[in-house]
Amino acid sequence: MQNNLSSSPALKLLFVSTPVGGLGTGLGGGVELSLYNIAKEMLRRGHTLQIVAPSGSLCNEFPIIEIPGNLQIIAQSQERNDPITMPVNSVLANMWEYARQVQGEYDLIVNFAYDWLPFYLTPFFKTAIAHLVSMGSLSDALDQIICQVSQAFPHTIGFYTHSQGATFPNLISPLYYLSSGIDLSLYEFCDKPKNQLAWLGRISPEKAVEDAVEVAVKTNIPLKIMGKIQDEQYWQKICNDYPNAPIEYLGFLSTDKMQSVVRECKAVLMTPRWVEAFGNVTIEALACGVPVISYSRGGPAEIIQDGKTGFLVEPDSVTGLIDAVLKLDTINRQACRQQAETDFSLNALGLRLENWFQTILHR
Ligand code: HBI
Repeated sequence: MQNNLSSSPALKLLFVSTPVGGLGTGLGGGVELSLYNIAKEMLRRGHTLQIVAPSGSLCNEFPIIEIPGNLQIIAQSQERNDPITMPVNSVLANMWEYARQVQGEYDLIVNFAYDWLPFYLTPFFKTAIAHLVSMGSLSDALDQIICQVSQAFPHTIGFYTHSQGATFPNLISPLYYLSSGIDLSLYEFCDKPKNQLAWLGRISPEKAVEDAVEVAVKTNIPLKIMGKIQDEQYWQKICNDYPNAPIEYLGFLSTDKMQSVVRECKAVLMTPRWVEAFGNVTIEALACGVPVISYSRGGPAEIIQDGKTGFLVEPDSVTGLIDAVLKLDTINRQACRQQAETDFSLNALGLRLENWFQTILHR
C-alpha cells in the first residue's frame, strides 16, 4: 500500500524506549527528543507505529503503551567493568517481554535503550531489531554485546555520529550514522539577542555545567540554565561553590518555553566532559539562530562550523570558552539557522532513518 510520502512501502514500527525514565519526564535526556521526533516524522511519512515506554510517560501526541516496573540505573553512573544489573521487576525486562509477545504485528522493532538486554535478546526475536545507540562507549559488557550484534546482524547498529561510533572497539561495518533532526517550525529565529548566555542539558557530572557557571562569573554575563537535575548533590555543590554567580536555573522546560529563552541568548555553551553522542541542544540552538560554543569533542565538534555557526574550544578550557564569548559578534546568526535547515530538518532525518530501516529489512 503506497500511502506515504516516500517511495518505500509503509512500515509497521514498534519503538521501545529507554528504561531510565518515562518519556517526557526529561530523565531520558536526548533520546527522548530523538524518539519523539523520529516518531513524528515516521507518521508524517505514512508509516504506523506504537511506542512502548515506562509508566508515567507523558506524551499527548502519540498513543504510548505504558509498562510498569522498576527503572534501570543510568549507565553513566556505573564503572566500565561493572557487571550488568537488573532490578527486581525490571521495566526494561517487562518492556521487552511485551515486545516479544506482539512482535508478529510489526515489520521492525527499534530499540532506543542503551542497555545490555535488548542487544542480547536480538537473536531470540523473529522480527528484526534496529538499535539506535544513544551514547558513546561506557561499559565493557555493552561494548561486547553491541559488537556481537554488529557481527551477527549487519546493518542493525545505528549511531548519531562518527565520533560516537569510534568510541566502540571491534565493531563490524556497515554501521549507520543517523545524525539527528528536529521540527524546525518549533524554533523561532531571533536576530537581536539580550546580553545573556544559555546552558542546557541533564545536570549531571559528565555535562560539566560548572564550567559554564565559571564563564558567567568571569564575564559577568548572566547564564540561563535549563534541564533536568539528575544529580542533586552535584548541583548543590555548584551552587555552594559559586554563591554569587549571575545564573538562573529555569528547570526542565518544554521545547516551546526552552526555545523562547534560548533564542534571546548571545550563545549556548556546551561543556561536555565525555564524548557527547550527538547533542540535540546544538541543533536546537542553531535552529533559533544562536551560535554554539562547545568543547571540541564528540557530536558538537561534528556539527558546529567553527567560526561560522559557533566556536570549537580546547576541551575543558574555561578560558577558551571565554575567548570565544568575546568573539561572538563575528558570527552571523542567519548562518546558524541556515545550517539547521540544511542538515537537521525532520525531513532530512526521516530520509536517513527510512534508508536505514529499508536496508535492514531488504538486505
Ligand atoms: N542509561 N541504562 C541506561 N539506559 C539508557 O537507555 C540510558 C541511560 N542513560 C542516559 C540515556 N539513556 C539517555 O539520556 C541518552 O539520551 C543519553
